[in-house]
Amino acid sequence: MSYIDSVLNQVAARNPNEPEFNQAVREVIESVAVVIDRHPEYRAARVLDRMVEPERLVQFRVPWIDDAGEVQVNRGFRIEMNSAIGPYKGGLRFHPSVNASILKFLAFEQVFKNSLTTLPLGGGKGGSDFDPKGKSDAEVMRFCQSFMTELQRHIGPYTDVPAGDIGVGGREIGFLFGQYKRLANEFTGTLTGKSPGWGGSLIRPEATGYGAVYFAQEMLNTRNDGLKGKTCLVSGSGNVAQFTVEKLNDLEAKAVTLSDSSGFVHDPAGIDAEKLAWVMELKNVRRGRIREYAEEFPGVSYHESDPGADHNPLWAIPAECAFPSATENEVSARDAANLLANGCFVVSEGANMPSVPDAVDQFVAAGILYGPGKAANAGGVAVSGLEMAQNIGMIQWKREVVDHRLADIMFEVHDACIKASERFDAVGNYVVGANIAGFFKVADAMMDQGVV
Ligand code: NDP
Ligand code: 2IT
Repeated sequence: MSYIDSVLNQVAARNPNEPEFNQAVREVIESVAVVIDRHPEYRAARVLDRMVEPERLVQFRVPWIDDAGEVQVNRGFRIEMNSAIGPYKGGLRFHPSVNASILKFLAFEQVFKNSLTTLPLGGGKGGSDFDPKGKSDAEVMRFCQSFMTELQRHIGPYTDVPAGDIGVGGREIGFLFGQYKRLANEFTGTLTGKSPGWGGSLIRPEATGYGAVYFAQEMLNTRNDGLKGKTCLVSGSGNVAQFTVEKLNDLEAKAVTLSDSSGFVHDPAGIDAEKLAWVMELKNVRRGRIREYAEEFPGVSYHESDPGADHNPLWAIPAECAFPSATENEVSARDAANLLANGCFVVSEGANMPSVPDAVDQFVAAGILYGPGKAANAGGVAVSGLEMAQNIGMIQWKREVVDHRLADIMFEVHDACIKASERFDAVGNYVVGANIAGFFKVADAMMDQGVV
């Protein structure tokens, strides 16, 4: 049996019933097999065997009291995956589907993504199966306070710095930070995604969506093409999707879809700035459903999602570009075939691992411009890193400064992918490029630091 297969078998045996974690590990390990062949020293030091094992996995009870006075109990987690190149860094997800498999896959992806950002950030992820949907602000606050009462033992500005992810936005970060500050008795940058009025970086809310569009632009540049005039499919309607649409509008592309877990809207006229402002109010203030968009604007169709289906008709709409920005495994094999059949040749993933492995294989085989999440959505955590730098320096940079640094980092991420793909005979394959480029920095740091 090959060394790579033995590592994969070991991961499968040690992490049964964790399909997402096994999926994420398999993709990276298959990409770096060629590196291990050329560098037996990594194998001798069991670098891969160590990378697939979280440095620490914390799981805890989160009890809280709802508005009716009933006791509720949720599960909290923090996965501290790898600290070879910096403090653990990664978001918190609050969603009923959250479990160890999902958070371990996200933490594993985060290690390589953070390495690609050029910043000194290790990888982690956390969250809870708490569902913020339908909860009052007071309930969300009590939950966040209980969650942080335990989490604060494990985090710190130079130890582990959480941020947002699905279900964790500005409101949740505010409540989490308030409780952290109270318990730790210190005002530090232990969380990112804070409000700019009290330590947050400008452009952090925008960063993931903007970055995914900058990455698409970099990929198109390699073919002397650009986003202007291109029709774009965007899924999700949360943080990443909203700012993807905003940047697409800035660059004169046309975004025609948005979705949530209930369904999607198709607006052939394009989601312009005015409609996007309405979506932001709907989603971030009223916390409504995307279906309402079709009721508000003429010429828009709404399509209810069918959880049992093997495809989502959103991805069958003719378009040149796709920005999956909702969640993992949302682009099925059939969706990928539909995208390709209808002329899509740019896929830039705002979400983490949104394409199933078969879909990824189809994109790569077709030779389209396919930017995997760990490269394309690295802008969010990159600006989190810039927020940490600003907090440590007790300074706040201007919007333009942060946006410029974000664009520069996305250029560097893209360049690193291209160079690694060339070095390992996979020219233009951003999957191989991102995995290998991300791997080297972490692997070399682990070699330098001994067996820890
Ligand atoms: P939000 O909570 O702001 O928005 C999530 C959106 O995706 C909502 O529209 C939500 O719909 C939809 N969604 C969530 N789960 C599902 C599901 N199981 N099926 C269908 N739709 C779903 O999260 P973000 O925008 O922050 O995150 C979106 C993606 O981007 C995630 O994969 C996240 O890991 C990734 N990401 C986020 C970063 C960030 O900075 N926030 C950075 C890098 C990646 P509904 O309201 O119905 O649940
Ligand atoms: O998946 C991700 O990169 C994030 N959710 C952002 C992490 C961060 O620390 O900003």
